[in-house]
Amino acid sequence: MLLLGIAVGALAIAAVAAVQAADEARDDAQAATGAGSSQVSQDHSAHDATAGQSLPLQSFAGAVPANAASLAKAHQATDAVLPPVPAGDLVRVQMTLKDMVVEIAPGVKYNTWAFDGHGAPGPVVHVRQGQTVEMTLTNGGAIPHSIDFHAARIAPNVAFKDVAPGDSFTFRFEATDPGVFMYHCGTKPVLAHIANGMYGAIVVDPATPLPKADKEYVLVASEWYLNGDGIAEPASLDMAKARATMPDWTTFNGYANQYVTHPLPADPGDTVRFYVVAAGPTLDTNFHVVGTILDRAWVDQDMTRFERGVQTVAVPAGGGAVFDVKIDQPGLYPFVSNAFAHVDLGQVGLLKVGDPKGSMSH
Ligand SMILES: [Cu+2]
Repeated sequence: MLLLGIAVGALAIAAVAAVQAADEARDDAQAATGAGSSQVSQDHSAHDATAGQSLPLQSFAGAVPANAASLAKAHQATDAVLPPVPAGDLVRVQMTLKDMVVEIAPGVKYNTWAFDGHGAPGPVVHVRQGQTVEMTLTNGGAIPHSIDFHAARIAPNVAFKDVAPGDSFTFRFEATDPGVFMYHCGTKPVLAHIANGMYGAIVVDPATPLPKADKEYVLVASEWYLNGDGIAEPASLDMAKARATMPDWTTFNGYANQYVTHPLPADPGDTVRFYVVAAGPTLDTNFHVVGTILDRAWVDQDMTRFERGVQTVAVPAGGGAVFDVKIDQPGLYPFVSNAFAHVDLGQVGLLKVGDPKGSMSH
């Protein structure tokens, strides 16, 4: 027993020495490269500025100002309602990319590369199978960007090419495949561009319509990696934390817990349809609605068939799926990524069925 104690003690000393050595190595590396900041460089050629950084990384999870509750109430929640399909064979879509400060949790500000008039995510594009999308991207940002539609069958080097600051670029694709798809900036390093807010959803209705739904909501799941708490001044991307998949906040539609404070409404007996995209950049979303069962699940956005009576469906990063629930009993029904670390970081909302009494403990 005594020998064991000595052995454990020796191991502990070795571990401390290893951590100290790692710290010293990091300090040396930072001194050599000047890479004291973990913020990703705006310069494309220098995106490896965080190389040599070692663990531990600092978390700002849950850090909000004292008046967070009133800020959450005052926050205008992102409209989750699916917009209508425009008429005609050709649907013109215009997006302008813009560097802007966006609130991502109550009192937490972040320097995004996002979408003018929307922030992050970008606008929901809704078309019908067979329509042609004419996409015009205007780059109002400071560095090159691009746009990659997962719904398109098109040569990426042609359509998803980099657009220089100040330029516009237009390309067309036919929406041949129904489903709910991600779109995102595909400029390198893609991890940084998605982590900074350059993503959104496109819904392509099947030519043969899905069963009727009474309410249709679009949820884009994503996570944020912060180099500061974002309270006194906006945070920027911590590329080392993005590489390590150590998010500070996870969200639906860009803002932590926004549909807890501002629930999505439904009437008892409604069929409620969720179009869910996991934008990542890295995390999947394990979609589940507490207090019910997913009546229909179009998994991996395959619109030709649905599964019935499913509890939880994994939506992979870069993927999408469609879910129907029909709830008769009034109440507050949380929708979550059932990977609960992500609920803790803000990827949770409420479906408010009818006018329920009481509150929700989740
Ligand atoms: Cu970009």
